[in-house]
Amino acid sequence: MAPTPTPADRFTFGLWTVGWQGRDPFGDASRPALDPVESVHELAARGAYGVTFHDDDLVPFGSTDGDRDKHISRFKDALAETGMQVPMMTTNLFTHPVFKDGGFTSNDRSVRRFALRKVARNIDLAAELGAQTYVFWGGREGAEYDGAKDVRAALDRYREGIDALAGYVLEKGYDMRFAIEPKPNEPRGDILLPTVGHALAFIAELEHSDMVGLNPEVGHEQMAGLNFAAGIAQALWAGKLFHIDLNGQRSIKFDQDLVFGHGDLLNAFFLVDLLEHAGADGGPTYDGPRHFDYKPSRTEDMAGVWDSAEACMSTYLLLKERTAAYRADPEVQAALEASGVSTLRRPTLDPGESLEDLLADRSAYEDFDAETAARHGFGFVRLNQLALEHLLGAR
Ligand code: 3MF
Ligand code: MG
Ligand code: MG
Repeated sequence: MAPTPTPADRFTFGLWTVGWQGRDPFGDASRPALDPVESVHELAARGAYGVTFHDDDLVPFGSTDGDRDKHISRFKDALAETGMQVPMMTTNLFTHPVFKDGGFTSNDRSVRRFALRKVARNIDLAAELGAQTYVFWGGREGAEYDGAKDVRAALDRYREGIDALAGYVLEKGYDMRFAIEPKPNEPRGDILLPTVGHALAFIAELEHSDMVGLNPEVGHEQMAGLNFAAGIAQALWAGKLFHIDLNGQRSIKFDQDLVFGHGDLLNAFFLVDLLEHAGADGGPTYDGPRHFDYKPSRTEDMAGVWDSAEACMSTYLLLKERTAAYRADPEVQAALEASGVSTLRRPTLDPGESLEDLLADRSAYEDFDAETAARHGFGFVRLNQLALEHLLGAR
């Protein structure tokens, strides 16, 4: 039996996820438009904690100020009626053709100025709705042709944009942090800040780098052939895991946005283990929302949309149960011990020991028997099989 989600689990969904109509490069919409107010009610009824959205998900691009106010006010009513929260908001700088060469990094300066204004306006709304994380996914910040974009200048403009907006948040006194979402490609041939690692390096160059972190997405790293759980571990290690986009992806191909766990399930198991238990050893933890950024497959009708939203949450909760059982299993603990996993926490040098001391330690080198040390196995396969057996419910 799949566990039942409650708001205490802090599951959130983008309005654009359940609201996706199934339009793709080869086919028209396969589902009707969904009213954001309905999404709030349907998700609340299923135990979600909140929703997130791009400005244009709630207020269609080009709306008059009067219409904008109406959309916001009925949405606020839905939040009040359901108790749903808005912990994260973001900007659409990719749908309208004006952004075809990017927002912050378009070669057209007037577009860059328009993009900054569009973000600043939505940051004001985010502050009003209590969103503490503001996400930047630069889907159109990139190019198809190497000669078409001066990447160094584009990174200057990207930094200029984030620095200016971070300054704006600080000046306004908003309780808000920024989270950059890396993605290697799609819709552009190549996107700037393609992976967690590139984004971390970029953040280090920012004026207000302390208030800027990451919003990594499962499928985005996997599209680049990278290990998502390992990327999340490095983001945590750097103190930069500000938010997360959970979904499923099967290998290096177009962005599938499958239900969480419907891709690399074993990696999802270790991801949930990390998100839920990273603090067990005193390491940095993630306590933000468990946010789903997936797309209900184009084959589904509206009942299938809500089934897929439930599937995301129950998969997470099942993995949470399975990882807890894995951790509590004495056989797993013994295997972890035998594999030396926990002894990696022990510093390589003794307290107070200098490199000079190490150079003087004959047992570390002159008398070290590399042949003997090379002989023992690490038992990682057995450890992985134990994880698999827990994942499959065989233990
Ligand atoms: C695209 C995405 C985006 C971002 C969103 C900000 C449309 O692959 O993942 O969703 O997540 O723009 O959160
Ligand atoms: Mg995505
Ligand atoms: Mg995303």
